[in-house]
Amino acid sequence: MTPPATASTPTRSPEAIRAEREAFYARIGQDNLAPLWEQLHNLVTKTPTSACVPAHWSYNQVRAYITEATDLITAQEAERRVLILENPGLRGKAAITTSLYAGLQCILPGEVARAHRHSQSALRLILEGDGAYTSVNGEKTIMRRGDFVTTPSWTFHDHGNDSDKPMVWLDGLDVQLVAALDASFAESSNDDQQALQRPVGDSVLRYGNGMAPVDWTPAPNKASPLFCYPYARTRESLFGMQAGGQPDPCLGYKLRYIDPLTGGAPMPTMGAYAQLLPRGMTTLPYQCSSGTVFAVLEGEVDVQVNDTRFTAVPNDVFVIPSWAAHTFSVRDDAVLFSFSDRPVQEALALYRENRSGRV
Ligand code: GTQ
Repeated sequence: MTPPATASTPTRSPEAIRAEREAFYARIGQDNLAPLWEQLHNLVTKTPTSACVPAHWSYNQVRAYITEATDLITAQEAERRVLILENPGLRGKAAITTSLYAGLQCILPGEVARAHRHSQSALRLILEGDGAYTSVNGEKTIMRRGDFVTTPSWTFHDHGNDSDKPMVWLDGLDVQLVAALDASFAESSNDDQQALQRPVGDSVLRYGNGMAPVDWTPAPNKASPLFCYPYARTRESLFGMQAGGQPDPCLGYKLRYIDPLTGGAPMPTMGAYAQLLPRGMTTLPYQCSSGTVFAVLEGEVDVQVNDTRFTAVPNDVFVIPSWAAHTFSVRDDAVLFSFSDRPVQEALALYRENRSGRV
């Protein structure tokens, strides 16, 4: 409380008080101190106030730039030939949301993206091409459009293309999350392509049929031993589910990819999802505290996010920031893939969502 003014403490003008405080802040600033009361309400906000904004990348448009990039640099030279999808509100940070990175990676027939490993977990959603591969931890996975493939933290991975067409996929990594924790480590392999220890498709056979090796226990890296989720199976579930009940009014028919051994997310830092929005559906407004990256696998949707509106068609990518209310209006049966940091927020008891249809 301000002490009452007396003859010895004359009333000071607001300007004088401000100047005195600023002088104090400047003085304590030299000793690496700052007044909380000047910024408390910016730090502890009533709801998320993300610098991340809604954004949409048309595949058609980006695909032309990808072709230019393939003329400019080889996958060998680039190590990973990727165009980063930079959120317009976070330019220069290689971020699509505050916590996540996304990019479009291209590998031409005959090219190799050499083996390395890093603390960052990566996921891929195959958008174009058929038959290129990713090898993870000594096992090769042949990739087709719509397949979801994981590269858990600290697993060696290299990519190659033995097919006769370019292959393009969406990369999602927890780069910003790992950077926020100052926990990034990386190393190259001595070999461009890692030695294979198991036949192609082994993990799907061992872990992808509702079974597991009898003595299996979860691995210390907390990642699913299944690292390829073929789209044919995802699609069968999504479309087949329609016979069993009505879609969720906000989410349609939405499934999450799981580690089949634990029921948790395929990797501890990123959740991945696939949803079918039936033709003609307009979803009710939905918001959640995990900024989410979407890619369209099938159909066409009009997306309304706060005051932003755009139409997304197959292979387009778009991002919905944390707590941004959004709706989808569906023209053709639409299948959306998405990923977010939801498992992190859930593990830390931070995740919130609002499915009431009211925002
Ligand atoms: O494929 O290993 O988009 O290490 C960014 C960093 C892809 C990869 C990216 C990476 C990779």
